[in-house]
Amino acid sequence: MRIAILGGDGFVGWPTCLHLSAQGHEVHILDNLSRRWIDTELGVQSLTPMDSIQERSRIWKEVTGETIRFHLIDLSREYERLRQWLADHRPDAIVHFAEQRAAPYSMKSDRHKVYTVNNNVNATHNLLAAMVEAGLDAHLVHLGTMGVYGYSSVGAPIPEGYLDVQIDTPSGPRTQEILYPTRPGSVYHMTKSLDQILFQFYAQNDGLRITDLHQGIVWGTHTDQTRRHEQLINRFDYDGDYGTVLNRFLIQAAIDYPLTVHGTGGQTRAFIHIQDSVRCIELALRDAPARGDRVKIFNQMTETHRVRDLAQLVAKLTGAQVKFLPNPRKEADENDLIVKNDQFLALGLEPTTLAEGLLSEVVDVARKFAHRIDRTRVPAVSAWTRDIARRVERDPEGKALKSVS
Ligand code: USQ
Repeated sequence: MRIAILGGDGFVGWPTCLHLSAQGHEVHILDNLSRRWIDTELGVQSLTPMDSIQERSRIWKEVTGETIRFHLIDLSREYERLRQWLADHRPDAIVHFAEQRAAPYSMKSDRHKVYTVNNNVNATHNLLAAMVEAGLDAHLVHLGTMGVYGYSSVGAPIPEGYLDVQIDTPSGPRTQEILYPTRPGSVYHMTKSLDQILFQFYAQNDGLRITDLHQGIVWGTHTDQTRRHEQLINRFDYDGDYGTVLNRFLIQAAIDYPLTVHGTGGQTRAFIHIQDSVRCIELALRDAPARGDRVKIFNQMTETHRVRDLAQLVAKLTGAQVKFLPNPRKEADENDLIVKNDQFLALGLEPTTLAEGLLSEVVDVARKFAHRIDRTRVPAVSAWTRDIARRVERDPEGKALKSVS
């Protein structure tokens, strides 16, 4: 297939490009390189040294003989160029990663909120409008998030996107299928909730074939392809805005930095290893909905864990200390989470779970590049509200918090 990978320079985008190219697909990356600009804005860098996208692609060609093409396009701002590109290249499938993906970055200031909404919502809508205008019947696979469901401990397993509800009507109760109600916990997660409505409309109105992947927190750094050459290495974020929880704990352990648990660490979240993430995208691409079908939604996760349990697991493995800090986010202190992921299992996904070997591999990568870490950028400082910001400022060390173990 000819596949356009929007946002193919990012953390999940790059290994996905390699994975699909290795399977013989013709891969085109469309990217505005905004993730690299945000590094510059924040004054942080990927823990792993990353080459330019052109250089990475050159190495891939050297290693495999396969070509990955790069097109510098800003989806959110260059609608005409995007439409023309789609009309000229007519991809069979489109994988859409091209959104600002960090919740803390989206909550940093009003400017960051506005940027995240403008970028993410416009990118998605421009894409949908351009697909219709170009008369393209490509299968669109979008990387969404488990965070659209929220973390409210309803008690019932979270279904894959849709919920049957009973509505009282004058002629008696009727059952209707609705999108699972969204309860985003950040401006970033809110944009992915808005994406769902855009998809619903374009599938219903124009017959676009769309799959939305509600992905959990990705951990790990290497995939089979990024291991093939040191210059194919994936980006790896450790800072308080872009680093995600388990990878941050593993990096912190590698540099003897006490593990930064927010609040009681009672937050339960869904997780997936990066290797499974790219495999799920391959599986979703093979299982396209038909024209006129509703949006197909998968829960792209393999296990759930409580944050403090992960900290304890990493501490046991590495001897790291665990520190309970005031939570910069507005989120439930404790929640349960049960998630259905039957569709990917039925398609043949064999989950990679939190095995010691893979956890150690991440610590080893972090140790190798530890000299590139600025320890002052490890704490998460983006607060969700002004009140929380004042509280965190008063007690940055979390002295008021009782240690919970
Ligand atoms: N947390 C800590 N300590 C840390 C970092 C995070 O306790 O040092 C806690 C947070 O307070 C939160 C949980 O860990 O309760 C998860 O935080 P995270 O930064 O790992 O994940 P999140 O902000 O939810 O976002 C990440 C990705 C996002 C993706 C999402 C999937 O950045 O792109 O959509 O995971 S999910 O969480 O399932 O919505």
